[in-house]
Amino acid sequence: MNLNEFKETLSKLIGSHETFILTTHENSDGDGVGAEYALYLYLEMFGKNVRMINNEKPSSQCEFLHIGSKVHTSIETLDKNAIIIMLDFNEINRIGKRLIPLLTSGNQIVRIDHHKKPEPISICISYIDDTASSTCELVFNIIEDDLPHFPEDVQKKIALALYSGIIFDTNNFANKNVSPRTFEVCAHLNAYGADNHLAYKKLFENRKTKELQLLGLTLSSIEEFHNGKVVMYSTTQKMLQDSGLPIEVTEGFSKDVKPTNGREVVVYIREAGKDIYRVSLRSSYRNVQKIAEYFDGGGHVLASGFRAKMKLADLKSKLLSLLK
Ligand SMILES: [Mn+2]
Repeated sequence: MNLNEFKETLSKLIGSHETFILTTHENSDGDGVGAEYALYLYLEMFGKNVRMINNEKPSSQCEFLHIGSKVHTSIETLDKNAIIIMLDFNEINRIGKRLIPLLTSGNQIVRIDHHKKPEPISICISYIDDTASSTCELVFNIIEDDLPHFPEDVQKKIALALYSGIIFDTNNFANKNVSPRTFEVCAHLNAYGADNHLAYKKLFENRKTKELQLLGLTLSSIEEFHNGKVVMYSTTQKMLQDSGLPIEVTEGFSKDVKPTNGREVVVYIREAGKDIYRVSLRSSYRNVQKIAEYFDGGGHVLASGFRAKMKLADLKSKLLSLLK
């Protein structure tokens, strides 16, 4: 659906329905959570009954948006007339196992996303633009015309949420997914009061000393393969236990080694439990999405991830043969 058709359909749904449930992918990130909170505030302005339900509470990185207490982590009751809005993901499984019934219950689904290859979903209207920097940029397109009519404090909260999501997904405007429209949207958000410095500090400069120590241990594990074209590094359960930190703090560690200076593919492996690994793949030009898909994961062409339940040695050797 194009933007205008989508806006028209959404506004009809808002006119005819009272309850809206917002959700994003598991291991929610700044973009998913920012988009969720902006739409939450938007729908509240229409007097709607709105709930956010995610697989888990937002990470500590997003604490500055003050939405932790508003995010539920279980479905409880599901009104069959509730509209379910899925943000920043395009396939049902990505919501996390426990919450799948939310998307298969027969309720009307609304999908807003910027990832490639959307899964066909029944009873679903979609606004998908894989050229957009982020889901937050798309949410701004949807609500842009209404925003001037909202009270200033609401404008400001929405602006900060959307701006945060955009800088999260663009790595503060450094990624290739930035377009003139991204800057245009951010100019508006800044004018609405989004504090760019605050959002940057909270999202990118928020590490505690213990986290830096864990990062140091993680980085010291870097190994080179295939003549240095592939590098791998990992955070083990032992490192986590010694640091006393939860695995969530390592969420951003995959961005600390860049695919540059001859490194074609960067593989970051996190040990989540016995023989259970979360793997993040990044490249500057090779299609790592294909490799993630081989392990039933997904993401973007140049940045993807998957989970694997196998011995670490087997995981590494499979990856290295796929990355030949
Ligand atoms: Mn996103």
